[in-house]
Amino acid sequence: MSNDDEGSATELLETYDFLMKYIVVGEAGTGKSCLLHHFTHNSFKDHSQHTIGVEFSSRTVKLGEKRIKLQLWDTAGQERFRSVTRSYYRGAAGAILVYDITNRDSFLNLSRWLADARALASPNLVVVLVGNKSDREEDREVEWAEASRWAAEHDVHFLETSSLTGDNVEAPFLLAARSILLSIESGALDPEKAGSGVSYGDRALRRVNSSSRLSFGSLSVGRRRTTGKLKLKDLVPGAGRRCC
Ligand SMILES: Nc1nc2c(ncn2[C@@H]2O[C@H](COP(=O)(O)OP(=O)(O)OP(=O)(O)O)[C@@H](O)[C@H]2O)c(=O)[nH]1
Ligand SMILES: [Mg+2]
Repeated sequence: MSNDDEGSATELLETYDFLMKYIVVGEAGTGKSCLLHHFTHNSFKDHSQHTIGVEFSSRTVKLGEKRIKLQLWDTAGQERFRSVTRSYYRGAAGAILVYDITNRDSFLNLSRWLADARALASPNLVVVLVGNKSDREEDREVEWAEASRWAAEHDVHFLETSSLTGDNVEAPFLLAARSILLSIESGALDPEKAGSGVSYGDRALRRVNSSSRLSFGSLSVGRRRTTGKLKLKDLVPGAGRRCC
């Protein structure tokens, strides 16, 4: 159960405004499975083994008034699974691109992972670059500034995390969700379009049924623009800290 859902009624677990598909990609051993585990279980995954193919999990999060169910596809980083895992990229709205700050090779290979994701996922794919294992500062091989530059050059968000301590582990997922919501708000992304990686949840649909206007409070779909802006610091814990 997610942190946000603890203590909530069962109905809230089942209802959401949007469903978003995410893929988690990057070299083997960078900590993708541990990052996801911390995000979904709020604890470090002991004795993590290489992922075989793909593993699926989900978590519902809250951004402002919106409930968003994230479908999370954890992919294997090992080369031998590449063709299998690529087939899961299709229709992803968000990609969490992970490297290990103590392993320079995992950083140097990022372009390949990004190119694959951009080629195969949703055309509006939102990418968050994650430098994991920030707890191992003494073994650092990739400086924050260098990764931040790479992120800016490739038009992706960036932050560092530690799946071990839990530092910043929620931020990449919320940052991507926020960015996707803003694309919906601006009209750039249509959840009703096949392959967008996003669809309306039953909570949103129920509101459509009970109202002739498709409205999501601060977010609106269609021509109507929002009045209140979603602020990153309100939505993403730890945002603004080592994040661009
Ligand atoms: N110190 C530290 N170790 C970590 C962290 N995240 C993961 N690890 C360790 O890194 C190793 C690999 O973690 P995984 O999550 O299995 O890596 P992966 O990216 O899923 O690997 P594949 O499934 O093969 O692609 C494990 O030994 C973890 O204990 C972290 O934030 N800090
Ligand atoms: Mg794994």
